[in-house]
Amino acid sequence: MRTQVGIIGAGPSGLMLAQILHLQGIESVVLERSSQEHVRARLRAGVLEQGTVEMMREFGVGERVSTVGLKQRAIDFRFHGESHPIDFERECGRNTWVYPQHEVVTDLMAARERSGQPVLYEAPVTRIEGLEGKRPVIHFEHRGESVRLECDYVAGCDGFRGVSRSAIPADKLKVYDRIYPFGWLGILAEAKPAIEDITWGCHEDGFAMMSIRSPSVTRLYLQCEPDETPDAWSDDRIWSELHKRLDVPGLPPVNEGRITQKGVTAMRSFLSEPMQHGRLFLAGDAAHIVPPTGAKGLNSALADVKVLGRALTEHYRHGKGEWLERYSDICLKRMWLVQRFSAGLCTMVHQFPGENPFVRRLQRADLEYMTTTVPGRLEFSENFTGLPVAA
Ligand code: RFL
Repeated sequence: MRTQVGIIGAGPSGLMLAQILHLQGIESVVLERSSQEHVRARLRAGVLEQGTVEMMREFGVGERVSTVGLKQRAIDFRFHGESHPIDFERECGRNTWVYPQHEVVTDLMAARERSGQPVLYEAPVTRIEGLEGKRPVIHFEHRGESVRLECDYVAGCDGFRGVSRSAIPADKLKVYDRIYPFGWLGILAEAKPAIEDITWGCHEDGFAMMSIRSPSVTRLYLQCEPDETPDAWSDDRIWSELHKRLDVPGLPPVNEGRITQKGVTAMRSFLSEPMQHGRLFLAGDAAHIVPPTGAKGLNSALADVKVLGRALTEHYRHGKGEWLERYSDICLKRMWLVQRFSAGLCTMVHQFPGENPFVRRLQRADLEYMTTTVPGRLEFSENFTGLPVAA
């Protein structure tokens, strides 16, 4: 097989890159390890930055997010028994949208089908060779056979546990990694959200979050042990912790309902640089992971492929190579700011086991500064609704 761009992974970054390239008349083949049903059903991110929604519209996949997505204009930080909302629309004139990741993936899959170009599911990539030459080759398994895909460029959009990052020689890669001493218990409940704004409970017993998934479904999170099993949390324990960490006098309490899903997510900040080696370009979780506090994982993955799509377009349509050369630098500049925001917020709102009381008190002062001062609210709003993408 032969194509211009071989894309490994049919998650949001791989499928969005395929769509951008298709609109520019650039051929690609997407190779995905899992089945289409599995990829479509994965429940993950739920908050889209304004720039992500604008990007979906720009590349012809924004119709449903515009009609079904729920516009968010504020976050309510609750601490010390009080509510401290930040209205980011008022602070910086921008919004976020609640539109689950599986809907984004569904829209991108439909666009790929319309394009008539291939996605091969159940086609795990086993190795990549020739990255330093002109014709890299991707080796993958499909229907019991070993297949070779020759291409001009390889896009490693295969997530944190994919094969692309490990194709870069270890001595060419600098890795930054921080694992947090807590996780999130994610809960999906058939309950009308108590309020429409995203609500964060920064409580001395641990963080909690409540957000709307639909008018009748609430997404909730509780800080928990990083290696805990969800079964350690009975429904009664979940609701009692949610009430304790989120309810404040004068505002509607968390609405209870049937819990349909619960799972524990570990928290990590990870970044490997550079994001390119020879003819391989990493994008999304393949290059970086952020703790979910800032809701940046999916948004950052799409920001990367916007730059990569532009770089490949400049190369194929205009014969200009500078964008490809600068891909990693452009992405990393933004990504370090995203890492700073996500790690800073994660540190501000969680309880670290055994933390010095002085540091705990400083955390509250940080929360007070962020929610009650003009520069604090503006900085949060600009970062949460999304920094600009230089493409
Ligand atoms: P993905 O989505 O992991 O897709 C990678 C794809 O590559 C495939 N793959 C391979 N294919 C072929 N051959 C191989 N050898 C392969 N190895 C892997 C995989 O099967 C997969 O289909 O990466 P991508 O595209 O970079 O997208 C990143 C986002 O999915 C991720 O950042 C977010 O989901 C992170 N995230 C959140 N981000 C947000 O912006 N807001 C959130 O609220 C949020 N919540 C979450 C999250 C991630 C979670 N995870 C991963 C557990 C909540 C959870 C629970």
